[in-house]
Amino acid sequence: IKRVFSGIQPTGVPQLGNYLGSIKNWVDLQKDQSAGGDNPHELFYSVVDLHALTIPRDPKQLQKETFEMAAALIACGIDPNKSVLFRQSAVAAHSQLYWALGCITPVGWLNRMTQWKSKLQQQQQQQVESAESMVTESNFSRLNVHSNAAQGLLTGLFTYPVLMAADVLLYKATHVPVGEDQVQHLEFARDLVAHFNKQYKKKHFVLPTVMLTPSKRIMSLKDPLRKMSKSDPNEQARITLNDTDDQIARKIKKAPTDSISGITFDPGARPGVSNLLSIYAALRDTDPESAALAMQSLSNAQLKEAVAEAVISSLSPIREELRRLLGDQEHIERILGENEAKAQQVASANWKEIAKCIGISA
Ligand code: AQP
Repeated sequence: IKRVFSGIQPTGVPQLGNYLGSIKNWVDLQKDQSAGGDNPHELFYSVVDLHALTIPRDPKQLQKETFEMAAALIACGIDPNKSVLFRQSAVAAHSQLYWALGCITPVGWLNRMTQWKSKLQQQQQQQVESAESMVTESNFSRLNVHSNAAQGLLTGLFTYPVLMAADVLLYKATHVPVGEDQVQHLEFARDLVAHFNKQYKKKHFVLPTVMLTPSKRIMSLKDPLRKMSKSDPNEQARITLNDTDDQIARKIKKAPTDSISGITFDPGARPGVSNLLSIYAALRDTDPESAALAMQSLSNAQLKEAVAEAVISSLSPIREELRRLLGDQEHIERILGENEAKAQQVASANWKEIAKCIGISA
């Protein structure tokens, strides 16, 4: 049996990149499951609100966005009868296992995480910029800036991969569908499994395998060199699941392209056009190269029309379903309650074994 675990942070309305890079793939895994067969997948999908705490949030807003993310996943096709859909914070064992794993994690391993390094660098850069604009003393040292930067970053962000490892290991997940950006964190989880087994002389955990999502990276509609993100301050840079048809068409129409004639897929030389082709291909279940060939004689404007049509026809039923679901909050709460009980059962059985293995009470 393939047991799948994946999560999404409730940091705003899901954007097209989340949908194509992640959610659509989760839904597709349900199709394999309904095909019957001897090997149905067990699917665990979580709205990872504990991870969202790594960036300070308004409590009411976090609660609202967690609920809306669950509704959005159902609107996209996550079927709570085929997948266990739950809020991470509803299962206490995530935090318990996080602590246990944190206690055997060498700091050096976390220091190597590129996501952490890039956040550190970002913060350092901001500190350098603000310090340089203020500096008057001649003995200003970059070392101070470095330590200020490190202080400004929160422990939760540094230990994020430990919580992610706990999420996956708690369900003994064999497969974890993630985007490219998360591959290093999964490698870290695998290293942690070996480390745990060695430390406690027990083969307790299952080694999780990465399932790379086919549509690796959808880029921003304002800057095709950056990935599309829920939290991008520029709303024009992303298409969200609650955008109207008009908003979708307008955002795509304004996306930067280039002045080369004809349509070709070349992310290096033509990032804007290539991003549009990636979006189109992911929605039409083809690959960007074939899509480019089929549309080679179109103008950029015609390509944009075709992309807008593909996005609108896929997202508008989801938007309507989301609107309907948000009008029936009790229904969503009931689904989450039932699914959380299922997640709890699996997680606490595993946590009991782990607690015993490490010598603490469960
Ligand atoms: N642009 C993208 N293209 C392809 N896949 C993407 N994912 C996110 N953006 C793109 C995939 O979505 C899954 C869930 O992501 P997440 O919400 O847990 O975190 P994230 O990657 O940080 O997503 P965002 O939208 O950029 O959120 P914020 O702005 O809050 O940081 C992951 O599998 C991810 O690969």
